[in-house]
Amino acid sequence: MDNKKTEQLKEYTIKNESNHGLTTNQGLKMAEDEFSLKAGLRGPTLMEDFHFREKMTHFDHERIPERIVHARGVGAHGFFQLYESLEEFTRADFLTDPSKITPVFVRFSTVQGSRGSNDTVRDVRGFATKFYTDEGNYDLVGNNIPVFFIQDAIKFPDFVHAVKPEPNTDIPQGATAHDTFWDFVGQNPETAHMVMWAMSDRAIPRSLRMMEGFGVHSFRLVNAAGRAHFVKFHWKPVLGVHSMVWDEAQQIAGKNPDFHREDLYEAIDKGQYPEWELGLQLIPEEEEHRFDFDILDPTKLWPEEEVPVRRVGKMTLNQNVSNFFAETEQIAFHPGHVVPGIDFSNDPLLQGRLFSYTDTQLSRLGGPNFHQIPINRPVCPFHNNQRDGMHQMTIHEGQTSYHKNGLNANQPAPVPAEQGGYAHYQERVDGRKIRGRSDSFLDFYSQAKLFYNSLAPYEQEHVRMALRFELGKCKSSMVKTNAVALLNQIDRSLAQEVADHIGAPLPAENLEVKSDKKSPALSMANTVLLPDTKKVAIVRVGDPDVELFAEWTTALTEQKVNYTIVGPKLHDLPNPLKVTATYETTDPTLFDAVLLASSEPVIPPTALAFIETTFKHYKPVALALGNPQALDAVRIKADEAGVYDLNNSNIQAFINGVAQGRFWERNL
Ligand code: HDE
Repeated sequence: MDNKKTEQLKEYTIKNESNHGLTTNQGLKMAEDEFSLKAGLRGPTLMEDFHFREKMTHFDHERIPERIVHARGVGAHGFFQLYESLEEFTRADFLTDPSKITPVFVRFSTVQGSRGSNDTVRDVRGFATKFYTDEGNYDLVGNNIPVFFIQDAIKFPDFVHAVKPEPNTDIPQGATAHDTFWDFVGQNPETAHMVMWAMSDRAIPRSLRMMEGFGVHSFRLVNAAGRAHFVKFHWKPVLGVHSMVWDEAQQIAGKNPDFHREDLYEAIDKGQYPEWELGLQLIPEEEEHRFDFDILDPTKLWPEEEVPVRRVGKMTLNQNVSNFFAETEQIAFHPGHVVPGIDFSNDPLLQGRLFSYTDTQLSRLGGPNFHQIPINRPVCPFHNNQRDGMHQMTIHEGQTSYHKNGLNANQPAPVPAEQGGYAHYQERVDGRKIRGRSDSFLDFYSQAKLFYNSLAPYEQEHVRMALRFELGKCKSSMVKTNAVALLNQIDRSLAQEVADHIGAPLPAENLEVKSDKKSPALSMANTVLLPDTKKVAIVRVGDPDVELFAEWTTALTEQKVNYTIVGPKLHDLPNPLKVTATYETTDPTLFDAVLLASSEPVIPPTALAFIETTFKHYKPVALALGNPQALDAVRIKADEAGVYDLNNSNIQAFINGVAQGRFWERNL
């Protein structure tokens, strides 16, 4: 269970032991911790109360600035293991030795909202992985969407100002459905492709465990002989890629704002460890210009049908954090944390990120020694001549702290590349100093169209609905008009429907990209369908048959489906009938499917609402009813897709439905 990193963290961990007396931070045992020192029991508190001052001062400074973006996150420990050596492409030790178990820490995040915002907002999700390799930390700081809104890092502050809550009102929280975001989109058409992704179901994931991850930029892999390939990194979830529907996401935001973080925590806690395969798309250095897009442009993906994803290893998250602040909040990622064999490309967005991440930690973590914070420490030794600074935790002995030195035999000395030292890829660069954009970055719409074309009809409908919602929330008609003009460059009928619903004019001229090219890999309709780790609510009305319950729950458990028995009151009956959640403490939106078991002639409205909501969100519903007429009050019919009558069919059909997840053919 433990790995090199979690072992290392133990050195810094204080167990919650009960036999310690309470002391001040100076180690002084204190006889009293409830009352401040006063002049008389009813008198004023005294300045000399050092215990009060120390305790209060520490408390006053408990918070650090939240991240400017990706403020709300959740993290977990795990490990990565390679399937087969990639020495043909890279000399990175953790990518060439399949016997190696590399510890990782992953932090998932939303982008727009503050630390206290809702988990299920429509937003991009951050997917940042720190590999604690034997050659130093390697950070793959990615998102769950493979492209980005802008092409040049100098626009990032503008983009973030536009997407964040508006500065005059600090509204809205965790949402892109407002004027400044859409104004930015309209004025900066390079956003078109990513906007289509952000309006798709990708931006409302069912679970963090069911999202893809993408490194976004083109990086380089370099092998021992110095040969390079451009590479794009992917994380492919073993459970497949699944999303919510928008109505459900909005309801969950109220019913359980911590839905995603709790889902991750519980899965790991139960031993249902989330897993992703690492995928690589590789393009040899010589083929840089072979494509109809520029591979340096971060608003472009490499269609998987053109450049296949090679699955090279697996990451498993198997340990929750023991202290959120110490681990998840203090972890500091940086795309510039690389190891030998991994190098950068000239993507101008990546180049800017290489500056920003260390810089931001200086104010967030309070100084230049944040690499010494336990969660950030490499598992290999680190030595150099950097000294002092705020929060220095190391006592460096000796007279010399400079290179080159003679007094300490020139230690610590640089390590030649042949012995594992990092040597930059020797790319030839030739050009004029210029502020500008390459012409090869100017096709903003082809891949936006490719993405939309590739979606299943129900996914396309969700994009249209999302745009109607988001732009319908905008107040400025100029903003709405520009946004529709942008959509008119992607898909005329999409622009038409949105224009019609938001009261904006449709441009006279149809400017849509003429292409019916598709990339099936972009549609979530083609993903893996498994029942594993899905959540079923068994709604219990009256006193149903104990044996049947046992049969159902055994079958669910055997197929790794989790279940909760819901009823009007919490029970203390022996399993399997024990009610552990009530209509007040839980909600149908929090489950992937519902099984309603009723022995009663009439089903109470609270239980009916459970199946109605589940049905409305296209999820499977199983019915085991003493009185089938009891359903007359609701619109659910036993012959609808994804509705299972357990009086006539067995539980397996329902479990297959749970694996399928949604029944889009329902006419709602
Ligand atoms: Fe980030 N980004 N970013 N970003 N980003 C940050 O660093 C930045 C970009 C991403 O869980 C900040 O430590 C610039 C793309 C993730 O701790 C900051 C640009 C991608 C996280 C920063 C980008 C990302 C961050 C804020 C444009 C996907 C959360 C706090 C050039 C490939 C990491 C921090 C975590 C966080 C800057 C664009 C992913 C300010 C300047 C593209 C997952 O440094």
